[in-house]
Parts: sequence; structure tokens; C-alpha cells
Amino acid sequence: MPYQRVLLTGAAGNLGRELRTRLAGRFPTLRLSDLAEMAPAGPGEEVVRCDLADASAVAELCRDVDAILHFGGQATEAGWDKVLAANIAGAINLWEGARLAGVRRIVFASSNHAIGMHRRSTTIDHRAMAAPDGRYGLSKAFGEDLAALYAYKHGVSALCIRIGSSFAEPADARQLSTWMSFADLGRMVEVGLTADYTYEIVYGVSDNSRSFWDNSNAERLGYRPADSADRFIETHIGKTTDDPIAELTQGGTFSSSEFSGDPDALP
Ligand code: NAI
Ligand code: 15L
Repeated sequence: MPYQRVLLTGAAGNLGRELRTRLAGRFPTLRLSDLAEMAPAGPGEEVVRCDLADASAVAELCRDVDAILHFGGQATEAGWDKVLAANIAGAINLWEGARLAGVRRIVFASSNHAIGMHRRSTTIDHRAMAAPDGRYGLSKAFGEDLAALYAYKHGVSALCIRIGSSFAEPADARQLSTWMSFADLGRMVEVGLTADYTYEIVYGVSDNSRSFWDNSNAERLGYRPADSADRFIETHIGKTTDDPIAELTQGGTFSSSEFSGDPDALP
């Protein structure tokens, strides 16, 4: 059944602005939301400012929506107060608002930092255990479990995209493994909206030969990345950090920040 109204959270952010452009005209109505100011509504758009931490405002935001692209929230490591409000309370409010409004599907911008403590030398797939590399990563692992609860118990299907590094170009040697082009992000979101599934985890990554991840689950669902970080290998290869924990782990400096554990114990 086609979607009449799709909600995009985080619409003022880097990826939200990309998706807004790519999704223009794709649905009868695209409802755009963020805490921050957004460009005024164009044809087929609604713009609603809303704090994800405000449960009643989020419930209202979800009304008359068929599907949600949840990209809003704290997007890097931060203190518990920010992570708790934007990503944990915010996610609870969003999924509960979705359930109350009869939303059928949520495509969730999870992060590689949900599994960031895994070693780079281990190629992991969507079944790997969570190994968050900080408070932010933990909030994404929580969001994935919350999505499973609402998918299996309440019928709100969910695709959790563990996005690697989605920027215009890879910025360093690590991103030769983790980079996802904006166009491939758009392709993955399209899979999230249209494929037949109840609950799935995939990696948000382009077709990088140096990827840390086996993304066969995304391919099974229909994802066909067209870009690759490989054309930037010459630019970044060898430009590693002098941070051994960052170099050892998939999460990089998110993992090494505040690290006080045993490197030999890492998964
Ligand atoms: P961003 O920081 O540019 O965008 C996030 C947006 O969320 C901002 O516009 C911000 O105002 C909004 N926001 C923050 N707290 C909010 C709240 N309490 N209520 C409502 N809105 C709030 O980040 P970016 O790069 O666009 O990322 C988008 C999503 O994708 C985030 O959830 C991030 O965790 C996830 N992600 C992004 C990656 C990337 O490489 N860009 C990698 C992995 C995950
Ligand atoms: C993320 O989750 C962040 O949102 C983004 O800013 C990058 O740091 C990315 O991960 C990454 O791991 O490169």
C-alpha cells in the first residue's frame, strides 16, 4: 500500500537535508521535523518544529503518518543528559507515538557505534552482538531493541540502518571502510520503505572493498550500492592515527575516548 504521509525527523541536520531533497515529490506529503529551524515548507511538505523529548508533542507529530524516517537526535558522543533526552526518551516517545497513530513502518538511523567495540580484524554481520563504544552508541543499541519490541509486539515494522560514515566524501583512512555516499543512503532508505520485512538490521555503507561489515542482509532485502570509497584509497591510505585503541576498533576514536578497559578482551 503506498504511503500518503511520511515523517522525517532530523530534517534540519546533514542527512535530513540530503533526504529532504532526494525525497521531494516521492509521497503526497512529506512531514519534516526537527528541534532546529528548517527551510520553509515547499509543495507537498509540512514543517513542524518539535523536541523529541516532549512525549505529547511527538505523539501529535506522528498523527496521520504512515511511515517514519527517524534521523533526529544527538548524532555524536555526549553526556548522559543529552543522550537520555534526545535518543532514549526521544526514541521511546517516537515509537510510542507511532504505535498510537497506527504508523506501519520506521526506518531508523542507527549507527556503527552500536557495535563500535568490535575489532576491525573481525568481519561482522547483522547478527553480531551489540558492543557500544560510548553513551551515544548505547542509545543506538537501545533504539534497535526498542524497534524490535514494537515490530514484533505491536506490528510497527522497522529497518535499523547502522550507518557508517555518511558524508560527501570519506574524511580519513577509517572511512575508507565505513563511508556511505548520500546517494547510497537514499537507496537504503528506499529499501527500508519498500522491502517486505518485519524487523531487520543492516549496515549503512557503500560498496567499499575495505568494509568491516558483511552486509548480505541488506543485499537480501534489495540494497544495491552504486558508490565505493575505493576511489579515495590513494588519498587516505596510510593516514592512520597514533591512537592504538582507535586503530584496533571499528568505532575508532569513539571507542578510544574514555577507554579504560583491556584491549585483549575486545570482541
Ligand atoms: P545532525 O546532527 O546533522 O542531525 C541531527 C538532527 O537532529 C539535528 O538537526 C538536530 O537539531 C536534531 N535533534 C537533536 N536533538 C533533537 C531533539 N531533542 N529533538 C528533535 N530534533 C533533535 O546529524 P546527521 O549526521 O544528519 O545524522 C542524522 C542521524 O543519522 C542521527 O540520528 C545520527 O545518529 C545518525 N547517523 C549519522 C551518521 C553520519 O555519518 N552522518 C553515522 C551514523 C548514524
Ligand atoms: C556517527 O554515528 C556519527 O553520527 C557521525 O558524525 C560519524 O562520526 C560516524 O558515526 C562515524 O563513525 O564516522
